[in-house]
Amino acid sequence: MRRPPLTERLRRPAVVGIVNVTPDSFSDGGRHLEPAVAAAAAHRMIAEGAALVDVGGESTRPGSEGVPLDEELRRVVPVLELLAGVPTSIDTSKAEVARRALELGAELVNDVTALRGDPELAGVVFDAGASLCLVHMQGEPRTMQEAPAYDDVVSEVVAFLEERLDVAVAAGIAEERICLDPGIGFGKTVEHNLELLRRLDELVALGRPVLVGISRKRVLGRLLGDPRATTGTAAASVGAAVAAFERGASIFRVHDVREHVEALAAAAAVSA
Ligand code: HH2
Repeated sequence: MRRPPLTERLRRPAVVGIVNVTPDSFSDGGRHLEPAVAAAAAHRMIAEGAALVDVGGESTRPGSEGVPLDEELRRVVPVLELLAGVPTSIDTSKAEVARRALELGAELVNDVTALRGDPELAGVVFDAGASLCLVHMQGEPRTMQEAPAYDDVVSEVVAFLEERLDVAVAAGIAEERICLDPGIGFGKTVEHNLELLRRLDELVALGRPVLVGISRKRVLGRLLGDPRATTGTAAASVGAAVAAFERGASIFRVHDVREHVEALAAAAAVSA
Protein backbone atom coordinates (compact mmCIF):
# COMPACT_ATOMS: atom_id res chain seq x y z
CA MET A 1 0.00 0.00 0.00
CA ARG A 2 1.24 3.47 -0.84
CA ARG A 3 1.95 5.80 2.06
CA PRO A 4 -0.09 9.00 2.29
CA PRO A 5 1.81 11.93 0.76
CA LEU A 6 4.64 13.10 2.99
CA THR A 7 4.03 16.69 1.97
CA GLU A 8 0.54 16.38 3.47
CA ARG A 9 1.71 14.61 6.64
CA LEU A 10 4.33 17.21 7.59
CA ARG A 11 2.87 19.62 10.11
CA ARG A 12 3.58 23.29 9.44
CA PRO A 13 6.21 24.44 10.31
CA ALA A 14 8.31 21.36 9.58
CA VAL A 15 12.08 21.35 9.90
CA VAL A 16 14.28 19.24 7.61
CA GLY A 17 17.82 18.63 8.87
CA ILE A 18 20.69 18.74 6.36
CA VAL A 19 23.21 15.89 6.24
CA ASN A 20 25.68 16.57 3.45
CA VAL A 21 27.93 13.56 2.85
CA THR A 22 30.32 15.64 0.78
CA PRO A 23 33.89 16.91 1.14
CA ASP A 24 32.98 20.34 -0.25
CA SER A 25 29.56 21.57 0.89
CA PHE A 26 29.75 25.25 1.72
CA SER A 27 28.86 24.96 5.37
CA ASP A 28 29.22 21.39 6.62
CA GLY A 29 31.54 19.96 3.94
CA GLY A 30 33.72 17.09 5.16
CA ARG A 31 32.00 16.78 8.52
CA HIS A 32 29.85 13.75 7.72
CA LEU A 33 32.04 11.74 5.33
CA GLU A 34 32.19 8.80 7.74
CA PRO A 35 28.80 7.03 7.48
CA ALA A 36 28.52 6.47 11.23
CA VAL A 37 29.17 10.16 11.88
CA ALA A 38 26.56 11.18 9.31
CA ALA A 39 24.02 8.76 10.78
CA ALA A 40 24.68 10.00 14.31
CA ALA A 41 24.14 13.59 13.13
CA ALA A 42 20.87 12.54 11.52
CA HIS A 43 19.66 10.82 14.70
CA ARG A 44 20.56 13.91 16.72
CA MET A 45 18.57 16.12 14.32
CA ILE A 46 15.51 13.89 14.66
CA ALA A 47 15.86 13.99 18.46
CA GLU A 48 16.00 17.79 18.23
CA GLY A 49 12.69 17.88 16.39
CA ALA A 50 13.46 17.52 12.69
CA ALA A 51 10.59 15.90 10.77
CA LEU A 52 13.01 14.54 8.19
CA VAL A 53 16.71 14.47 7.38
CA ASP A 54 17.86 15.36 3.87
CA VAL A 55 20.84 13.25 2.83
CA GLY A 56 22.93 14.55 -0.07
CA GLY A 57 26.11 13.34 -1.77
CA GLU A 58 26.66 16.18 -4.24
CA SER A 59 27.40 19.78 -3.33
CA THR A 60 25.45 22.35 -5.31
CA ARG A 61 27.19 25.36 -3.80
CA PRO A 62 28.06 28.14 -6.26
CA GLY A 63 31.02 27.09 -8.40
CA SER A 64 30.77 23.37 -7.67
CA GLU A 65 31.26 20.66 -10.28
CA GLY A 66 29.02 17.60 -10.52
CA VAL A 67 29.86 14.26 -8.92
CA PRO A 68 29.94 10.96 -10.89
CA LEU A 69 27.11 8.50 -10.18
CA ASP A 70 29.38 5.89 -8.53
CA GLU A 71 30.85 8.41 -6.15
CA GLU A 72 27.46 9.86 -5.20
CA LEU A 73 26.15 6.33 -4.48
CA ARG A 74 29.29 5.48 -2.51
CA ARG A 75 28.65 8.50 -0.30
CA VAL A 76 24.92 8.23 0.38
CA VAL A 77 24.06 4.50 0.32
CA PRO A 78 25.98 3.51 3.50
CA VAL A 79 24.41 6.43 5.36
CA LEU A 80 20.88 5.55 4.25
CA GLU A 81 21.53 1.91 5.22
CA LEU A 82 22.31 3.10 8.73
CA LEU A 83 19.18 5.26 8.78
CA ALA A 84 16.60 2.49 8.31
CA GLY A 85 13.43 3.60 10.08
CA VAL A 86 14.48 7.28 10.19
CA PRO A 87 12.41 9.61 7.96
CA THR A 88 14.74 10.69 5.18
CA SER A 89 14.80 12.53 1.90
CA ILE A 90 17.46 12.27 -0.79
CA ASP A 91 19.01 15.42 -2.23
CA THR A 92 19.87 14.34 -5.76
CA SER A 93 19.15 14.98 -9.42
CA LYS A 94 20.17 11.49 -10.52
CA ALA A 95 17.48 8.87 -11.10
CA GLU A 96 19.72 5.97 -10.03
CA VAL A 97 20.66 7.63 -6.74
CA ALA A 98 16.98 8.41 -6.09
CA ARG A 99 15.97 4.83 -6.92
CA ARG A 100 18.49 3.33 -4.48
CA ALA A 101 17.57 5.85 -1.79
CA LEU A 102 13.84 5.18 -2.15
CA GLU A 103 14.51 1.42 -1.93
CA LEU A 104 16.34 2.12 1.32
CA GLY A 105 13.32 3.96 2.72
CA ALA A 106 13.69 7.62 1.67
CA GLU A 107 10.29 9.25 1.26
CA LEU A 108 11.05 12.38 -0.71
CA VAL A 109 13.32 13.27 -3.63
CA ASN A 110 14.75 16.76 -3.34
CA ASP A 111 15.75 17.70 -6.90
CA VAL A 112 17.41 21.09 -7.34
CA THR A 113 17.04 20.74 -11.12
CA ALA A 114 13.24 20.36 -10.82
CA LEU A 115 13.23 17.31 -13.16
CA ARG A 116 15.46 18.97 -15.78
CA GLY A 117 18.62 17.01 -14.89
CA ASP A 118 17.77 13.38 -15.52
CA PRO A 119 14.92 12.30 -17.82
CA GLU A 120 14.44 9.10 -15.79
CA LEU A 121 13.89 10.79 -12.43
CA ALA A 122 10.16 11.53 -12.74
CA GLY A 123 9.46 7.85 -13.48
CA VAL A 124 11.48 6.73 -10.46
CA VAL A 125 9.53 9.10 -8.17
CA PHE A 126 6.23 7.95 -9.68
CA ASP A 127 7.03 4.22 -9.47
CA ALA A 128 7.96 4.53 -5.79
CA GLY A 129 4.95 6.67 -4.89
CA ALA A 130 7.46 9.11 -3.40
CA SER A 131 7.17 12.81 -2.71
CA LEU A 132 9.12 15.39 -4.66
CA CYS A 133 10.55 18.85 -4.04
CA LEU A 134 10.87 21.06 -7.13
CA VAL A 135 13.50 23.80 -6.79
CA HIS A 136 14.05 26.90 -8.92
CA MET A 137 17.58 27.43 -10.23
CA GLN A 138 18.81 29.85 -12.90
CA GLY A 139 21.75 28.25 -14.75
CA GLU A 140 23.80 25.48 -13.13
CA PRO A 141 25.82 25.43 -9.90
CA ARG A 142 29.19 25.94 -11.64
CA THR A 143 28.19 29.29 -13.12
CA MET A 144 24.88 30.32 -11.55
CA GLN A 145 26.26 33.18 -9.44
CA GLU A 146 28.23 34.83 -12.27
CA ALA A 147 25.52 37.25 -13.41
CA PRO A 148 22.02 36.29 -12.29
CA ALA A 149 19.44 38.46 -14.06
CA TYR A 150 15.64 38.66 -14.07
CA ASP A 151 13.04 41.19 -15.18
CA ASP A 152 10.91 40.28 -12.16
CA VAL A 153 12.47 37.52 -10.12
CA VAL A 154 9.26 36.59 -8.27
CA SER A 155 6.99 36.23 -11.28
CA GLU A 156 9.70 34.32 -13.17
CA VAL A 157 10.27 31.87 -10.30
CA VAL A 158 6.52 31.39 -9.84
CA ALA A 159 6.00 30.77 -13.58
CA PHE A 160 8.93 28.33 -13.63
CA LEU A 161 7.67 26.32 -10.66
CA GLU A 162 4.14 26.27 -12.04
CA GLU A 163 5.49 24.84 -15.31
CA ARG A 164 7.64 22.23 -13.50
CA LEU A 165 4.64 21.26 -11.36
CA ASP A 166 2.70 20.65 -14.58
CA VAL A 167 5.56 18.51 -15.92
CA ALA A 168 5.66 16.43 -12.73
CA VAL A 169 1.90 15.94 -12.70
CA ALA A 170 1.94 15.01 -16.41
CA ALA A 171 4.49 12.31 -15.48
CA GLY A 172 1.91 10.87 -13.09
CA ILE A 173 3.24 12.26 -9.79
CA ALA A 174 0.29 13.27 -7.63
CA GLU A 175 0.15 17.00 -6.97
CA GLU A 176 -0.34 16.28 -3.24
CA ARG A 177 3.13 14.72 -3.21
CA ILE A 178 4.91 17.83 -4.46
CA CYS A 179 6.37 20.83 -2.64
CA LEU A 180 7.90 23.93 -4.21
CA ASP A 181 11.09 25.80 -3.38
CA PRO A 182 12.21 29.24 -4.67
CA GLY A 183 15.85 28.07 -4.57
CA ILE A 184 17.50 30.66 -2.38
CA GLY A 185 21.04 31.23 -3.69
CA PHE A 186 20.55 29.26 -6.90
CA GLY A 187 21.33 31.93 -9.51
CA LYS A 188 20.24 34.94 -7.44
CA THR A 189 21.74 38.12 -6.03
CA VAL A 190 21.19 39.14 -2.41
CA GLU A 191 18.36 41.41 -3.55
CA HIS A 192 16.74 38.64 -5.65
CA ASN A 193 16.76 36.33 -2.62
CA LEU A 194 15.26 38.97 -0.36
CA GLU A 195 12.57 39.89 -2.88
CA LEU A 196 11.59 36.22 -3.18
CA LEU A 197 11.15 35.98 0.59
CA ARG A 198 9.36 39.33 0.82
CA ARG A 199 6.82 38.22 -1.79
CA LEU A 200 6.69 34.54 -0.83
CA ASP A 201 2.88 34.75 -0.71
CA GLU A 202 2.92 34.77 -4.55
CA LEU A 203 4.54 31.33 -4.50
CA VAL A 204 2.36 30.07 -1.65
CA ALA A 205 -0.64 31.02 -3.85
CA LEU A 206 0.19 28.09 -6.17
CA GLY A 207 -1.37 25.93 -3.45
CA ARG A 208 1.53 23.61 -2.68
CA PRO A 209 3.65 23.60 0.50
CA VAL A 210 6.64 25.92 0.10
CA LEU A 211 10.08 24.79 1.28
CA VAL A 212 12.74 27.42 2.02
CA GLY A 213 16.45 26.63 2.21
CA ILE A 214 18.35 29.70 3.36
CA SER A 215 20.22 28.11 6.26
CA ARG A 216 23.76 29.54 6.60
CA LYS A 217 23.75 30.71 2.98
CA ARG A 218 26.00 33.50 1.78
CA VAL A 219 23.09 35.92 1.31
CA LEU A 220 22.88 36.08 5.12
CA GLY A 221 26.57 36.93 5.54
CA ARG A 222 26.37 39.50 2.77
CA LEU A 223 23.32 41.31 4.08
CA LEU A 224 25.18 41.68 7.39
CA GLY A 225 27.82 43.69 5.55
CA ASP A 226 30.51 41.29 4.31
CA PRO A 227 30.42 41.48 0.49
CA ARG A 228 32.65 38.39 0.18
CA ALA A 229 30.88 36.17 2.73
CA THR A 230 30.39 32.55 1.65
CA THR A 231 28.28 31.55 4.68
CA GLY A 232 25.84 33.10 7.13
CA THR A 233 25.32 32.57 10.84
CA ALA A 234 22.79 30.32 12.58
CA ALA A 235 21.13 33.39 14.13
CA ALA A 236 20.63 35.08 10.76
CA SER A 237 19.30 31.78 9.37
CA VAL A 238 16.70 31.57 12.13
CA GLY A 239 15.63 35.18 11.57
CA ALA A 240 15.12 34.59 7.87
CA ALA A 241 13.24 31.32 8.51
CA VAL A 242 10.81 33.01 10.89
CA ALA A 243 10.21 35.80 8.37
CA ALA A 244 9.58 33.17 5.67
CA PHE A 245 7.23 31.28 7.99
CA GLU A 246 5.19 34.45 8.51
CA ARG A 247 4.89 34.77 4.74
CA GLY A 248 3.57 31.22 4.36
CA ALA A 249 6.57 28.89 4.07
CA SER A 250 5.84 25.44 5.53
CA ILE A 251 9.10 23.47 5.40
CA PHE A 252 12.58 24.66 6.39
CA ARG A 253 15.77 22.92 5.26
CA VAL A 254 18.35 23.76 7.95
CA HIS A 255 21.69 22.88 9.51
CA ASP A 256 20.88 24.07 13.06
CA VAL A 257 17.80 22.01 13.86
CA ARG A 258 17.17 22.78 17.53
CA GLU A 259 17.41 26.54 17.03
CA HIS A 260 14.94 26.45 14.13
CA VAL A 261 12.50 24.10 15.84
CA GLU A 262 12.35 26.34 18.91
CA ALA A 263 12.15 29.63 17.01
CA LEU A 264 9.49 28.35 14.63
CA ALA A 265 7.44 26.89 17.47
CA ALA A 266 7.44 30.31 19.10
CA ALA A 267 6.57 32.05 15.84
CA ALA A 268 3.75 29.56 15.20
CA ALA A 269 2.36 30.07 18.70
CA VAL A 270 2.30 33.83 18.17
CA SER A 271 0.52 33.57 14.82
CA ALA A 272 -1.89 30.79 15.92
N1 HH2 B 1 20.13 24.25 -1.04
C1 HH2 B 1 21.23 23.46 -1.13
C2 HH2 B 1 21.09 22.11 -1.45
N2 HH2 B 1 19.87 21.55 -1.62
N3 HH2 B 1 17.53 21.77 -1.67
C3 HH2 B 1 16.43 22.52 -1.57
N4 HH2 B 1 15.22 21.99 -1.73
N5 HH2 B 1 16.51 23.87 -1.30
C4 HH2 B 1 17.71 24.50 -1.11
O1 HH2 B 1 17.72 25.73 -0.88
C5 HH2 B 1 18.89 23.71 -1.20
C6 HH2 B 1 18.76 22.33 -1.50
C7 HH2 B 1 22.58 24.04 -0.92
O2 HH2 B 1 22.88 24.07 0.44
P1 HH2 B 1 23.70 22.96 1.22
O3 HH2 B 1 23.14 21.59 1.06
O4 HH2 B 1 23.81 23.40 2.64
O5 HH2 B 1 25.14 23.02 0.60
P2 HH2 B 1 25.82 22.23 -0.60
O6 HH2 B 1 25.00 22.34 -1.82
O7 HH2 B 1 27.15 22.92 -0.74
O8 HH2 B 1 25.96 20.80 -0.19
